[in-house]
Amino acid sequence: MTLVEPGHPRAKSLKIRERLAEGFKAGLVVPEGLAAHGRGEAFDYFLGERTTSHAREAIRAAVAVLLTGESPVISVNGNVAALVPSEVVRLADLTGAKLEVNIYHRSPERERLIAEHLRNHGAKTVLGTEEEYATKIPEIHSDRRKVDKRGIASADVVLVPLEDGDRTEALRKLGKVVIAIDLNPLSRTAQAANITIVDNIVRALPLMIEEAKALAGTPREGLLRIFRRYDNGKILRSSIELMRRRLQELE
Ligand code: PTJ
Repeated sequence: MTLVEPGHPRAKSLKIRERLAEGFKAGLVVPEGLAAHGRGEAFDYFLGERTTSHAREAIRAAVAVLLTGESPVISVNGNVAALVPSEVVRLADLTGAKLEVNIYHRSPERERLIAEHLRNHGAKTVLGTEEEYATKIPEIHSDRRKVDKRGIASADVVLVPLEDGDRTEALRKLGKVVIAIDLNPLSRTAQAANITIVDNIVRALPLMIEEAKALAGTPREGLLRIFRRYDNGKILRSSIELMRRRLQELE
């Protein structure tokens, strides 16, 4: 393994890549996950590799919704497991959300490895790996249609980090509130979600944990008010506008 020099100008970004590469070698991440990360990096560059005020607003609304959910679920794929395993476990603990492994490039072995990785990082229960609880959402046209009856199938709020495709639209049609974390504000998932956090997951998750602590004890009505006042269209437009402006400045 080549070690990233701490003084390297791109050290932070290279460290994140390293985590993903390790996840790939451990069998958590698929090769396509490396490509997906590269796309994310490009958008992060446009954003200035920092959490914007728009992302902070989305984070607050997302945590408020997770806290009001009766059966919230955090969906975990290979990239998420490799990049932020402790953080997803902590966020699930603080919000009462369940963790479910749900992957696009499906293999029972990788599902098992991801679940085990989450348990090694403190998760008590991880859904999505036991055949007896498996069911299908026919509206989803990929392997992601296989979900857990105790998890995504019966959830009212679902956090779907790092994915693109038809799942968000399908989950919304089923009446669920969907939260996305996606550096690409133009992706289908970003556009279809109720709340889109346009930020790198490695920055967003620690902030969500802080927000969950800050909002703990807030009356339900107060949390619902945060969600009602939130406007995802405005947040997406502002994120795109910010990228456009930065590109112009960089010219
Ligand atoms: O583990 P699996 O089989 O479920 O596969 C996971 C991937 C990521 C390969 C799968 O979900 C996929 O193909 O995703 P897409 O369609 O490439 O979409 C991933 C989205 O996440 C893209 O819009 C990227 O810009 C975005 N993204 C990538 N890395 C990050 C990110 N967003 C936030 N933080 C990141 N670190």
